[in-house]
Amino acid sequence: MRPRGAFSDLITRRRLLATAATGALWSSMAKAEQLANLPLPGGPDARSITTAFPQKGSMILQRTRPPLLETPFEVFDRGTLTPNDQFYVRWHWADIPTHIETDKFSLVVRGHVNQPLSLSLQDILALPRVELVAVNQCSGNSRGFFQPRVSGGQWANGAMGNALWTGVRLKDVLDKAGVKPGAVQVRFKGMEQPVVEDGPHFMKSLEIDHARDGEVMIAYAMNGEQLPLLNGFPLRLVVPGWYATYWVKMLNDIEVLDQPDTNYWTKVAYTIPDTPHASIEPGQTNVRTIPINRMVPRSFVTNPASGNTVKAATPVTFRGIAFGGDCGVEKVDISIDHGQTWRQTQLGKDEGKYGFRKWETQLIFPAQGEYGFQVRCTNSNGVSQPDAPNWNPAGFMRNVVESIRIVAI
Ligand SMILES: Nc1nc2c(c(=O)[nH]1)N[C@H]1C(S)=C(S)[C@@H](COP(=O)(O)O)O[C@H]1N2
Ligand SMILES: [Mo]
Repeated sequence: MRPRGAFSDLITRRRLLATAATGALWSSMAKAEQLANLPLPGGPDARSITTAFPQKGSMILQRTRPPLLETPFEVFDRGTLTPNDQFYVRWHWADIPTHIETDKFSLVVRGHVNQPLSLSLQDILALPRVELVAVNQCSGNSRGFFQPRVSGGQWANGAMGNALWTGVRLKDVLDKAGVKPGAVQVRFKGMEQPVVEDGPHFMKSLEIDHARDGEVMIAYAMNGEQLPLLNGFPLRLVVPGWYATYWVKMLNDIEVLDQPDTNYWTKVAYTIPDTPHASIEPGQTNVRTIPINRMVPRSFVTNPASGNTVKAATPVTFRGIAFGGDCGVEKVDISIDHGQTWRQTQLGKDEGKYGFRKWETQLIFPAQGEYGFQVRCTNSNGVSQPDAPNWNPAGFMRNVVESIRIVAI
């Protein structure tokens, strides 16, 4: 672990960032160098790989303006922490600052508080430092697999990532400002601008008790480095166990509210049916909706890949990652007989309940032929992944038991 204070380079590395970001961001983005095989039901089967975005390596290009970049799935086989240069990217508006004057930057805390604040990065770095490993997952991760298909970013499974986040407690910042009695929510705003007149600025709100739970964090570093620009440099909110829509990037404005937030991004967008698994029948109407909130358990095979060939009657190792959602992983089970029987895998080191957990198992395919290999996570609240996919018109919260195809020869 780095010594305390190592992030003071945040305030001196502005020029480097500015050079990396300016120009490259919007000019040559769609330079497709190769294609990724990423079949979605009904197509497309291939996506462009891009390396044209600042501070990013090979990424699957979903959209250029605003940038939507997906992590190539093989990255998840390399370790539990997702490298910054291949961590997925999602923005709602394209007018994103391409460099930040770090010595002029301030985080404003205002609204229903005793003492409005304007904090410099140095002020933030002076607060007690906290660290946490947590999964950041888009509500629409895996949306491309919804059937019937739904509109929105056509992600496969790479709109998620796991990182070590370093920063300060949101609670400490709110305490410094002194929240007044009667506060109900806290609203967070990012620095980017809407690209259409009267477009709603990106903002999200949390209940006051959630905001002050001591876990919600204002992060200034990711995996021991400053945040990549596209992942929210210089500050972003980290809301462990909750979908990434709440993890506001380029955070520079915090407003304590004495009335529930009615802004578009909290009240209208990012709502889910208030039903089990947020699932409804396609076409179903008059469904009560609520804001999306806690994540649910998921697990994936990272090796071998679907369609791979293995030897029958010989031990084969399978491995992957799982996460519990809003709590830790209790167990990860696998099945090769369409879910009739399940067996438990060995779990890797627990790096924190909100993070990815490795699983691994050895098994023997008794005979030659084609098999479905299924993987299912049960979290420490006793919640398991469902056998059938959920459906809702926004394509949110997919967490069906994953299945890959294996050919034993
Ligand atoms: N300022 C700002 N923060 C934001 C968003 C945004 O559009 N603007 N999108 C949110 C959504 S929906 C997601 S999925 C995550 C993506 O985080 P990442 O780009 O670091 O992976 O950022 C969240 N924070
Ligand atoms: Mo998202």
